[in-house]
Amino acid sequence: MSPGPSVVPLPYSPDQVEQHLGADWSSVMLSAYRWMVLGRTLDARMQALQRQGRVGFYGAATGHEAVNVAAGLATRPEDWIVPGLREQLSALVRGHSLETYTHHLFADDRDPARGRNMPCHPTAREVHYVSMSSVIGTQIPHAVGLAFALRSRSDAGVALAFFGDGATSANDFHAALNFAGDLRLPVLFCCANNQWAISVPVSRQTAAPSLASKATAYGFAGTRVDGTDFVAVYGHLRSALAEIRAGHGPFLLEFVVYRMTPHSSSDDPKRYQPPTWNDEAAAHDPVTRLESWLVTNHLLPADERARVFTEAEASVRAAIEAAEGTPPPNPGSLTEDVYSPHVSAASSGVP
Ligand SMILES: Cc1ncc(C[n+]2csc(CCOP(=O)(O)OP(=O)(O)O)c2C)c(N)n1
Ligand SMILES: [Mg+2]
Repeated sequence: MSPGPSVVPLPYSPDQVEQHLGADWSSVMLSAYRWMVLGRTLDARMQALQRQGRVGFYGAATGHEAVNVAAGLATRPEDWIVPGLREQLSALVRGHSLETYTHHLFADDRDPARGRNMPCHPTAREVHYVSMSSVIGTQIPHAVGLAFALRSRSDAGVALAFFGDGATSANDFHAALNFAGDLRLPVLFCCANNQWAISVPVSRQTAAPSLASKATAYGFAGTRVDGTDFVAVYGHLRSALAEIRAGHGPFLLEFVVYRMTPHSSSDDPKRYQPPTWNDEAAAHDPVTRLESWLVTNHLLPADERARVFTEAEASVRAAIEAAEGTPPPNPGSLTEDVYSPHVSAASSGVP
């Protein structure tokens, strides 16, 4: 992952980074880099394990790391993440343990959902991370409902609704933005525009000039952001969250990223992506862009860089070993956590 000659540099001086990120900018940048490398390492390992039949399903977020890590770092514990398909790294940054997540990926007895949810659909209540929805767009009105509940109960916090470019064509997207705009709810819409909805390019998704521009129709603002530039993503998230916390209603951020893997393990992008796609994506790789900036600005000596990679590999390996050493859920647990404790076995019909 050393910076290739064609990587597009992050266009900031350290002073400019401080303006976007605040006084602790260098620790934020280094922490972001470590998390992004962990995400990248996890994606590579899990895709290989899926091919070996050791995990059933895995959805990579390679290319989305700047967005996912910035969302984890810029939010507060009282905020909620309502994910689309690829935001699992945000849950880890917010404090969900890598081990627990890996137990979930292996659907073993220490998976909090005890094997009942599809792999790579974690839920992490302790960090306010809602289970992801594979049904495109349905999570967007859920986030709006959550924001409505937060405000009704006078709870602090913002609901962040994540979704892809493809989801902006779903009815739920429009209904959700309409309610949020009308009710001025504390919700931040985060569109991870990776330019593809499986094989449909974003150019065929809409005639609108941008996905961010769609917010205008619902009475609030939207901004398009380079989602491979960690500094821009973090800065925009921070200011949008501050506006929402100040009671100014919803906001839409469109993060333009590059999907650097097939859509899923059942997809062959060579059949529809232009031959230039991979090079263009590599030039906008969020991990190499941040790494290159840190190296150029003398914040990441070679031995520290090596240590970040070694630690990421070691923690992923340890989590996989722990999961593979854990038995599958006891079949008898199938009906546990299903019925409320005051529904008796007799009335539930469960023998
Ligand atoms: C309601 C619904 N329609 C179709 C699908 C099949 N499907 C799964 S992922 C996907 C594309 C999603 O694209 P996008 O929203 O851009 O997210 P990305 O996968 O690029 O992150 C589609 C159409 C689905 N899961 N749900
Ligand atoms: Mg997409």
